[in-house]
Amino acid sequence: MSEQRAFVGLGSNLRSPERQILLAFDELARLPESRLAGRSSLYKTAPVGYADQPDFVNAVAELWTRLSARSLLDALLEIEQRHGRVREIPNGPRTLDLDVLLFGDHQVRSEGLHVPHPRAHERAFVLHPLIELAPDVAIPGRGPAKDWLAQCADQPISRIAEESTLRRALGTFAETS
Ligand code: PH2
Ligand code: MG
Ligand code: MG
Repeated sequence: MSEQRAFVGLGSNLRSPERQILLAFDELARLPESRLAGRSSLYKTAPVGYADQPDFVNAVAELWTRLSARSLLDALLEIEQRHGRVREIPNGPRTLDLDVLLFGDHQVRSEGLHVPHPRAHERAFVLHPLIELAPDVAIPGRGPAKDWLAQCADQPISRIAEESTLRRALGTFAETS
């Protein structure tokens, strides 16, 4: 498989969400046949979809990978499992959610794997960190990610801090890979 630029969405709203996200970045940095090229700031976001749950912490990671989209998804599901992910309410609270947002310019529709993520373009918690990392990125089939920002201007989101600043505050130091 040729190397692809993939973006992974990270989300958590249970059990120290900031820590879950920082640890997940480290786990992404250890994925086989992959290089973690960027980590967005962490963002505090209001829940979208199912409202009766705590605010989320969201972020996006940029990966360059030789894994297939399916192998990448499988690896992400394994990381979610290690974080004790339990699937109860759809769109409900979770310790860690990792989604393949973009996989190069590929469009994939297969069992359990829809890329680009079908709702990426309408979610502030995806678009803001994604555009922070890749201001000119396009969502295949939708056009520039930037062009979708205005449509989710009503979704509350605030930047918590840069990943490195938070690590110092929480004492969760980046592992060298
Ligand atoms: N994830 C969902 C549903 N709603 N809301 C926010 N703010 N952040 C999320 O990551 C999120 C959500 C389903 O994956
Ligand atoms: Mg999700
Ligand atoms: Mg998911």
